[in-house]
Amino acid sequence: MTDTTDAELIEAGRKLFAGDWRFIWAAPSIETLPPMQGIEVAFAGRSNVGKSSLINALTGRNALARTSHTPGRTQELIFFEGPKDGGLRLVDMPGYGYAAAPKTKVASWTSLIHKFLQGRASLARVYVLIDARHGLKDVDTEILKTFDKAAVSYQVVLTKADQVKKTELEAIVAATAAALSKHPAAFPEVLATSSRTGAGMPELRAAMIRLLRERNR
Ligand SMILES: Nc1nc2c(ncn2[C@@H]2O[C@H](COP(=O)(O)OP(=O)(O)OP(=O)(O)O)[C@@H](O)[C@H]2O)c(=O)[nH]1
Ligand SMILES: [Mg+2]
Repeated sequence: MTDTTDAELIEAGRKLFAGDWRFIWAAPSIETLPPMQGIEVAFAGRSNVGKSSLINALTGRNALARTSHTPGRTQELIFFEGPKDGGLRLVDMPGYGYAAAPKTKVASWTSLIHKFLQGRASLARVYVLIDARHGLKDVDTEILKTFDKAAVSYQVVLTKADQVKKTELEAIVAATAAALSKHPAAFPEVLATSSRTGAGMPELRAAMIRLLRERNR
């Protein structure tokens, strides 16, 4: 891709996310999902990795999605919708791998996440968030494997990049990309982001514009 296309995608992304974003729906179960419309992208990842914070940073809103220091904040599938002509929805997902939650609750979240990811035609991509300080853990690799099996297209996004040194970040990006080469449904490029500094947000927004254009072609 040329620099001018990149710049154009970044500008289109900026515009789309500068528009009006709002909460539209919370689904505690697979039976209560909103009717499919437009294109959806979902944010998955371990509890406390920064899914809700990333949605706030993308949309430039402090409290669109609820965040917390305590893991397990998001317990439903939360849908946000952008400008009407944009045709994009963001889905905030409950975190996985939250050890302190009651077992029955973990089982019901896991089942909700899996059913949603496997049966949603409007879902164009899952962004799998990984903490830049820790990299891929076993629980992440397990989730990636289930996405591969279900042929759910996903891309890894590192979060909290502000917490690691530049050289460490480069190393973790390279190690993660190398691990992803074994996963058939993974998008090869790894994005590094920080909701705190805004790093990586223009690139992530541009990636969603590219996705919208591919899907609407
Ligand atoms: N330093 C730093 N902290 C972050 C960043 N993103 C999120 N956090 C912090 O990480 C904690 C968890 O953030 P959330 O956005 O609530 O995480 P989540 O993945 O939605 O968590 P659950 O809904 O519980 O699964 C909060 O204390 C955030 O302030 C970041 O880019 N940098
Ligand atoms: Mg959350």
